[in-house]
Amino acid sequence: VSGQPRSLLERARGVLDRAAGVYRGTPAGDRLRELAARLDEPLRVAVAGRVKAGKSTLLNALVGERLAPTDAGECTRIVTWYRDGHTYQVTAHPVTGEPRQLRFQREDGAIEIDLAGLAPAEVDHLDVTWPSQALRTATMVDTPGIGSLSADASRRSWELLAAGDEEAPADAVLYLMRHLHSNDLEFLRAFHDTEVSQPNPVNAIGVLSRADEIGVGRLDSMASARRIAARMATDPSVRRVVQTVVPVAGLLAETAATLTEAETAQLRTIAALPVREADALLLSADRFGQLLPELGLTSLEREQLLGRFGLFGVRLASTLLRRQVATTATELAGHLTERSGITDLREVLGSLFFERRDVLKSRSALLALDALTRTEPLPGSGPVAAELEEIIASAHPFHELRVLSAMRAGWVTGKPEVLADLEHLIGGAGNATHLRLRLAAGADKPELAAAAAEALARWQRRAENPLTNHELMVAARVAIRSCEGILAELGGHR
Ligand SMILES: Nc1nc2c(ncn2[C@@H]2O[C@H](COP(=O)(O)OP(=O)(O)OP(=O)(O)O)[C@@H](O)[C@H]2O)c(=O)[nH]1
Ligand SMILES: [Mg+2]
Repeated sequence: VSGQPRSLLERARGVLDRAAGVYRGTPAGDRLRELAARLDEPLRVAVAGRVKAGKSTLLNALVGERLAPTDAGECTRIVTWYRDGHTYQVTAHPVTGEPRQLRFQREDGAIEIDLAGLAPAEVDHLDVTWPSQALRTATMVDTPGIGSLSADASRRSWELLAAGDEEAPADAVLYLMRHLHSNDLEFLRAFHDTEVSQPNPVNAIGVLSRADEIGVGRLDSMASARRIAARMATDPSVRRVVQTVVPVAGLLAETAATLTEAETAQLRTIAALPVREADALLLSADRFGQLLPELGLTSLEREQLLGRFGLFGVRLASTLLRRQVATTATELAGHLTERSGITDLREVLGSLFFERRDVLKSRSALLALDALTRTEPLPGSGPVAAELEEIIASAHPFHELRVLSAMRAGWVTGKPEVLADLEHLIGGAGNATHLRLRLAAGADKPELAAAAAEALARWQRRAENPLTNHELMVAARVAIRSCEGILAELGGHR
């Protein structure tokens, strides 16, 4: 009756409501209420990857605080949720028994949690509530490394990422890879396989992590990392599992976000050295630890600088200070942030995850509901299942995601430029209209509308062409709907 078509989120809410009615009074009823509540919460982004890939460091960089423990410590072996809230609070959810609050303290900004006698294997996950603007955009989930020494920790990560029939706890995943390790690919495939029995890159972004180490700390390390990441991102086996690959030096980004005046002063000491002496000093970590005792930095300070910046970071920061590209701590932090690649990652996260958070959240909720109606059917769950199926089959954003996965799997074939056009139009490079139409960020309405109308005509021609193969034909119809949607949103500026 109403003129406005209901949004995907509203439809998801509606069917969850009806399901909650059917399952009222059963354990599934509670889960359904949680699923419905999740639709109003921030997107859940999990950080995954192998042991010591730099997951916790990157999470901290994205949040802008040193929350997650890095390096040693038992807590690195426990799945930990970081979410925005009014108070600072840590709750342990044991495998058996009631959740309990834990004591914690901050050591150099990092949270140190007292497990109160619980062994990591006894803890299903930790829940950290922390007032934070960044966490308002996304709840972040830190995971123990896949392939970690503790089989238990590894299994926890698996369960989280590859949730079988249970609700999928994360809506999107950042997958960190240090090198293209064959195990990485196996892991990714298995993760996606269990999900919808198709490889599905729609909710995963690859990060080439610890990117500064790629060029063994040389000042052009990030440029090498960018080239490698670009090559990885075009590799069909990588495209099958992640949308793109972004190189990031997480440590540099984390340190830049939390840089102190004292550290900047120490770096100035190095910057004041003649170039040649500084170069010789920074040739290796060993040399940096020992040479030039007259420099005025204790060995502990040197060790701490290395731990915070890495050799590349110390080189880069001291060079920026020497050349007076940056003079204050704030300026230095800005440059290091930019060079770390975290700004690019934020942009990619924005366009691929946050701008389509409603779709990703609805997708998680509907997949979970689908699993429930299949595994625990009740009298009365039939109509819910039917409605669910109708939503999944008719929602245009899901069509886009499906075509995107099919393209990434190599099932849609055509000329490269045609496929690139298609991939952009359906939101493969980001959800924003200008990205879909491959225009600059500043493009105005008439410009956008003209490009959308052209794209519409182009894809209508393709859809009508009898020589277009079946898969491309199906994709073309989706692209046409996407163009129509853009034009409708622009309000008929033709
Ligand atoms: N040079 C450099 N070192 C990094 C970077 N990111 C992390 N590290 C270092 O690598 C080590 C492991 O980092 P974490 O962030 O704890 O890695 P993780 O993947 O969370 O490790 P686990 O949870 O134990 O699997 C630490 O010593 C970090 O300082 C980076 O971008 N560059
Ligand atoms: Mg970790």
